Amino acid sequence: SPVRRERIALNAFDPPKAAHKAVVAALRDDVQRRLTYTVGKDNADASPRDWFVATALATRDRLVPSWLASTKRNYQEDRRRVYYLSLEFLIGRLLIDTLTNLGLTQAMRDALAELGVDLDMLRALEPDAALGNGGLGRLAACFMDSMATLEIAAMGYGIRYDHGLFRQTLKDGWQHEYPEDWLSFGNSWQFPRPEITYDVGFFGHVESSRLADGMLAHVWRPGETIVAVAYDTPVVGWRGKHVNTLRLWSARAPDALRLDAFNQGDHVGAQSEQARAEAISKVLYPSDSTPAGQELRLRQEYFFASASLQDLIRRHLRQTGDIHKLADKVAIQLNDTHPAIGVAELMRLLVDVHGVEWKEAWRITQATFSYTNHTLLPEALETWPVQLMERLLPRHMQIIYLINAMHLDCLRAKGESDPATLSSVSLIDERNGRHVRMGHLAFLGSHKVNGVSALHSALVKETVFKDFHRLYPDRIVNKTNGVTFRRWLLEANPPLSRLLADTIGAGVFDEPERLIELEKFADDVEFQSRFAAAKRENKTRLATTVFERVGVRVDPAALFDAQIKRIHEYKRQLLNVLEAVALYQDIVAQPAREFAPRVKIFAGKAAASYHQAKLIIKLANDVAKVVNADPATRELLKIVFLPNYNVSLAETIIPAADLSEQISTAGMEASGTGNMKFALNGALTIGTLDGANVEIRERVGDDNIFIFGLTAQEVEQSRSKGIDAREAIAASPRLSEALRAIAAGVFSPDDPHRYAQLVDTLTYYDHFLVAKDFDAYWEAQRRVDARWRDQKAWRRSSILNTARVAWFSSDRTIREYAQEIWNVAV
Ligand code: GL9
Repeated sequence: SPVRRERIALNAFDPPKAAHKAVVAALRDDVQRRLTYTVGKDNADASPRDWFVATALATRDRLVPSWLASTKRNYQEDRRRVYYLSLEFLIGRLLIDTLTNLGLTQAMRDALAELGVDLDMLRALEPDAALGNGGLGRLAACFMDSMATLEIAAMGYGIRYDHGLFRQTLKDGWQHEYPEDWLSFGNSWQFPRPEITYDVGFFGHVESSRLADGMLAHVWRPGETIVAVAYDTPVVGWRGKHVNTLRLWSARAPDALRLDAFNQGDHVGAQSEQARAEAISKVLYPSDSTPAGQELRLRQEYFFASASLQDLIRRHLRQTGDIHKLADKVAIQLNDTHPAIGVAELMRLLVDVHGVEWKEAWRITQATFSYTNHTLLPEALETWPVQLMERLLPRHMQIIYLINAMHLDCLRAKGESDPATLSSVSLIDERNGRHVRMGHLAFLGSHKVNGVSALHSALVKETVFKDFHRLYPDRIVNKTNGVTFRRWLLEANPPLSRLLADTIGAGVFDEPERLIELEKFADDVEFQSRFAAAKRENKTRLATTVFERVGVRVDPAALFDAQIKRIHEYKRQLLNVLEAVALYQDIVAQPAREFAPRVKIFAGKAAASYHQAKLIIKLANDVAKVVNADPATRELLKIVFLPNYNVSLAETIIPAADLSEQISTAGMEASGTGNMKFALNGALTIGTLDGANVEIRERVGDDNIFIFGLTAQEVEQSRSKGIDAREAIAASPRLSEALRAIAAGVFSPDDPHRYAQLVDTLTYYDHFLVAKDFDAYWEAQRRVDARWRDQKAWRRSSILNTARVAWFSSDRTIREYAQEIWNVAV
């Protein structure tokens, strides 16, 4: 009942004394035991890392019973299972996350204190699991949390990369990349499963023979075999009731060593097969700009798709014994096109290995798979050269041709004869060198295809899958993204969480819809000041982090303005930097005018080969250096670029932000999820009508968000007229002056021409419409200043943001997937 739930929820913050004491004592003994018997250290000799391992293992022990029970329940109740196939899971740290979900954070803090150890010190020692690049990978991690919370029998499948996303350092403002090493001290959360392995083939040839009934049978004889080894990480839901598994595959060669070669003295060559095999799970997203890199990427995709499908089929057959029932018992979500080769692989397994007739196999495949599109950017829609596919996966290429032939025949039979339409929906792009279109394969092999925000889903129908949408009008649906409130509110923002529990009851963490009850406090002066005090606590903490990492002192009383995300031209960090330059020029020019003090915070990584993005990082740093050192700014403007952005840094920045920058060129950001995290934590958004910003505005209300700039439609019209920005620049004295200063080397006296090309590109090829949107952005920023100067009004808007964004919980998103795509009860 809600009342009982309320009591339990409150207990997590303020448990009864006696029970708490017993839990603390038990945890203390567990940690002590793990330190002695697993780590094998004396308390006196134990390093902080040893304590971390002991604490993580004692925590993990607490979720194992629930994990085993969940696994058993799934089996006994013969539940329909959901498999989430994703090349990325951007998990971050797990210690506080696990303790929070188990309601044990305070108890563990007290237990460690009795051992003379500080939980926060241990927390900071855990490396981030950074098995993803950005929003797409983080979404997969939020979904794992919500699927466990909603007690869905789900499993995540991916790759256990030895090295996650690179570590970024800034040397003199330039980005440098270093390998990341999250596993160097082991991984306390994972369970290696050396007994769970699958062979994954590559290369070779296909043997065909005629069966007695006249049908052709095909057997693929791979030229190379790689072994996929399972590593399991338990994923606990809210309150620890249900625990799912994230199963990540690691690649090994079938033989560890060629002993003959080794004995003949070729010690390195003897291990070459192992090195070649292990390369598959060595590193997240190797550069795909070279042919060798491309081949490795396709090997990764096939490797994990094949191992995962073999694994889930084995589980299904053990449970039902009937391969024809696969679609009744299993739903597989393809997270982007990365696992799309799974469509051909499932067909191969069904037809070649399990003897299912082709048409029936296709029915099963379509009913089982569904596919999420995460971007309209053409460079992200994967295609593979037919030649590469033929060589690496010869049987799959045959299957793709066959699927394509049947697909096109079926359309022709329906009277579709327009060659342009047929070539646009063909699985093979015949234009420049033949390529297999993986988005098309994912679309055809699925019963549902979804975009990730209302606007994005509409654009998917109008652009990339326009012809497909006309032919299959019921297939594309929308599932607006969400974020887990456990990590992004409860764990990241303890001051606000305590205030929420005090004000509307801790039941809000079970039913986020109850956030709406905050509305009635929006104008309450007493509540406003408590809300502001929580924000201030987070800002003070961030100010310390800023000083420690970049040596800049920032004032927590200033407006904290944050743009943290991958560095990409379409996300327009450049627009933000240009506004900073213009603001700096204004402040210096008008010593008498009052300005609202601001700290502009940037963080984010650029792809190693993306030169323009790296130059934008350098520009932000160059501008920061000049602005921060100029006494004429009177401390009214500070700019900081925090290096090595990751999930943990986001957890520090987001609760401390007053303003959230979501300023992509409209039509280009599929959804965004940072935008949701910021609003939840009471930041006001300055943004374009792009991605989920549109839906955030609908919920928080026009008065509590600063929308500016061209709409997606206007962007398209504007581009069709040309992207020469000279006119827009000439019409904006502020922009002209900012660009003039940058081009003149004001911010790069050591290399005055550093930004000549950048300013040129912006002037003549402004594809992202930075110049066209500049004045509107500037004006919106001044509306921000005006609101900030009225602190009562600002606080009201801030409270209303938190109150009105409950809908962006990933629990809501997953409920929609469960009901409308997976056909799973929740
Ligand atoms: C992305 C979109 O760009 C985001 O707008 C969206 O919120 C997420 C999750 O749906 O997916 N698509 C994509 O390729 N990335 C996204 O963030 N890129 C990375 O993850 C690097």
